[in-house]
Amino acid sequence: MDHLGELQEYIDKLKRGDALSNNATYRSYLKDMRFEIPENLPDAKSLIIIAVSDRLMIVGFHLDGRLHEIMLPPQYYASGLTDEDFRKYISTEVVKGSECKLERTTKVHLKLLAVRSGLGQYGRNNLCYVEGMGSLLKLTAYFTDYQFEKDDWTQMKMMDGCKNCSICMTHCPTKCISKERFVIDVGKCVTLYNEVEGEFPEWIPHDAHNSLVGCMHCQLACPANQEAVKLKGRLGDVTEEETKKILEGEPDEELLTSLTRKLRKFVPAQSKEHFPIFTRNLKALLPRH
Ligand code: B12
Ligand code: SF4
Ligand code: SF4
Repeated sequence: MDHLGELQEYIDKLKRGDALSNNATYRSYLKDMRFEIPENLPDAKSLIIIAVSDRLMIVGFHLDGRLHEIMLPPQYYASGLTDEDFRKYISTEVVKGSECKLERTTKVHLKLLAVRSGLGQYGRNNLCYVEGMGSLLKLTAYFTDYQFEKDDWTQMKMMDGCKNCSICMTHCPTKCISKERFVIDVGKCVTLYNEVEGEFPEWIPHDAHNSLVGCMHCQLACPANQEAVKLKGRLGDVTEEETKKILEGEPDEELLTSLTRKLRKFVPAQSKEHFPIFTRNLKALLPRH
């Protein structure tokens, strides 16, 4: 908790300067995020940050007698880990059986926390890299009233491997990453547009789209990810009939149930409300549509 003020000051400084894009969706994501002690755990003493390695998945879509293999990046399908699993892990592995209160939070900047606490390092693509996982991971944090004896607080670090490398810059289809400023130009990031509803801006080149949602370009090409990328897995194939129904954009309950199971709770496949995201993104990825 001693470092919370320092972290928030750093974010406030970035917000006051011109490093952060003014894109409204991006700003809405950041609006309620603050490094502060939560109201329901006023006696919090520490923040525990956990990285869980997460696999890149491939989904096969059958259409017109052909199989189209499309990436579903880590993060967008259910990993199967529950809040209860994390609590058990913390209890046995982190606080080793001591009684403590835990309050999960998504309202802090998790990469900054992971890097400053010594868990990971920043890549030039602004993602957090953890040894043995690359950047294919999910970060989860809990406030706790447990007092650790010491912390491993470190300076902000960029990976050594980034110093003479600019592969992610070259592979980013919309040129978000530059050597002049470390914070990426989020207003140009494909993910910002394909995670939410709406038409894609015209300046996004058609061939920039590469994943069912999100974008993998700056991570796939990164030398620090070559081992993590090899672990890729496969989710259930989507039949010709299902693919056509997705493209038509009018899902029935049977389709939603089948896709939710095959794509492990991929949010745009779970409800009529979010389905337009699925239809739009798949249309951008299949050659004929
Ligand atoms: C908003 C958000 C987005 C936005 C904006 C992304 C962004 N870079 O800010 C959008 C929708 C575009 C997005 C995209 C993605 N996201 Co996102 N996103 C978030 C969210 C909610 C907040 C991120 C944030 O705080 N941004 C604010 C900026 C200012 O912080 P920052 O990126 O850490 O930037 C720091 C550095 O630039 C550093 N800095 C500044 N100057 C310098 C100079 C030097 C030398 C150094 C070393 C550092 C440094 O200071 C900044 C502040 O900490 C987090 C979840 C959370 N609660 O934290 C997930 C999160 C960051 N996303 C995540 C993921 C996986 C992604 C995608 C890979 C998904 C995908 N496959 O498409 C892409 C990656 C895009 C990219 N290259 O960053 C993961 C990151 C996992 C990881 N390995 O790091 C997170 C942590 C979610 C999670 N629970 O795990 N995301
Ligand atoms: S591609 Fe190169 S510069 Fe980019 S994050 Fe990976 S190692 Fe760093
Ligand atoms: S996620 Fe895609 S668009 Fe965003 S910075 Fe990486 S390569 Fe560029």
